[in-house]
Amino acid sequence: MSRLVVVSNRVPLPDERGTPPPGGLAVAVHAALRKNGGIWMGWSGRSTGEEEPQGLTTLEQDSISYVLTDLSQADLDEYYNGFANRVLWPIFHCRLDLAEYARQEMAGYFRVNRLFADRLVPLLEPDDVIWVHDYHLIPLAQELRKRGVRNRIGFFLHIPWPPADILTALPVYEIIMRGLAAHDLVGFQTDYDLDNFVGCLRREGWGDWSAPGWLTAFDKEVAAAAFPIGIETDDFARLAAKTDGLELVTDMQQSLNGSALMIGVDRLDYSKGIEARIDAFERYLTRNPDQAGKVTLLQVAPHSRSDVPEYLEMQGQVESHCGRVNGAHGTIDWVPIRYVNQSLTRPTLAGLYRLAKVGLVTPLRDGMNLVAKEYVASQDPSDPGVLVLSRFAGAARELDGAILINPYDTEQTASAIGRALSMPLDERMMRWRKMMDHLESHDVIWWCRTFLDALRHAPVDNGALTVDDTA
Ligand code: ADQ
Repeated sequence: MSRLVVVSNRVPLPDERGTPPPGGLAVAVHAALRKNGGIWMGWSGRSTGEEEPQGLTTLEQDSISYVLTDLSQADLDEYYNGFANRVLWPIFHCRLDLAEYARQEMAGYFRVNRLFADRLVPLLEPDDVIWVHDYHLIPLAQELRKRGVRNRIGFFLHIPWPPADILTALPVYEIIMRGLAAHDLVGFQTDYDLDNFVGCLRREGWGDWSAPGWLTAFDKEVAAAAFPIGIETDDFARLAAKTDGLELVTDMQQSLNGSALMIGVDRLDYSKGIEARIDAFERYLTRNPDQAGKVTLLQVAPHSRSDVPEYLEMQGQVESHCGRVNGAHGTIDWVPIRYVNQSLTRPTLAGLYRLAKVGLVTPLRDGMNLVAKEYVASQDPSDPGVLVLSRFAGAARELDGAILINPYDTEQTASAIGRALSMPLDERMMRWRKMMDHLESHDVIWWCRTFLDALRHAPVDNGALTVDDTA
């Protein structure tokens, strides 16, 4: 069987004993790499400052080579903090108002993709199957093709693909579309993302379906499908079932004084809709004054991308929303919202999910949202909590036992909170069972295997590739 070569912005390195870091994606991809041996390449996490990044660092473990490249500060500012996180991330999450387009940053993005291609080519063997991850590396396959690489290349997008009306606002729209079409297989989180991608091709006359699962785009063939990412379902269920002795969970339970817990867990990111969630909880409290002291929201939100100004700004906004609600509704012995920026271990997260009667997952837009799935997997089968889920999370396409809400509709979310808190046990069990059955059969190992099977069977048409050199 051919080797697997994975390329992603960051590489989750294993510890000395070869155990991958926690996180479904890292565990599943490590398992796939171990099977036939392979390479995982990406940025080392280090900056060389003003200096040009030199060679690669390679770590060998368990038939896997971890190949890491440093980046200069200019690379990081332009490729990572700049074009990837201030242009592609907001546009792909339909936030044109937050996109800060700068030509120099775009140039840096393509430069780093060329650097990755230059460094990867000498490591490749003819039968290797290459799997590229996410929006940081959309042009990589095209750069590899320009360097004569004819291996199978697949791409998986972890974030949403926006509709054509939004994406056309991106000045390098066509180059990004061509970059995606340079792969043999393109995977999205949901059928909505796939439809949006095909809509972009059709709108410009660049391509369309030629057979089920098979597109003609820019005069070449490319396979495309939805591969909804899963979690380590059994692991979460197991961790959540034995949280005895976990201090944080026990302390939390005791400190609730009998009030019902609702939980939100998100990277502090504007796409996650944290402010809208807090507003909806406030509306619920205003409408239901008798519930004062009877329900508490725990919002866990570790800081993320604090080098990007839009993120710093929203961190301040979330704090002020929490302060406002706690000031207006809190009492001496009850704080409605507990807001923490800590990173938690997986056993603690699983324990807190299980303790919570309601999981509030209300992003304004999200590729999938693993927290929604983790919350479901962590529930007590004999007394499960209720998931309140944004219809704009990819997870809403699968988790049909959740109460679906529109996060822009504060009234509706407030009503959903009330409904979730008072839902009878038989309805909770019925809704949870449906979702858990799905998560058990569609876990992250299933996702990884399904994508790689599709990639290994995707007919290769890289000879017909039209290379656009405008980047
Ligand atoms: P993210 O935007 O990072 O991922 P998400 O899918 O919710 O979002 O995953 C977050 C992960 O971080 C979860 O596994 C969660 O448990 C963990 N986490 C969050 N807060 C934590 C904390 N305080 N301590 C410890 N762990 C914490 C991107 C896309 C998503 C897509 C994933 C996977 O934006 O839409 O679901 O990739 O494809």
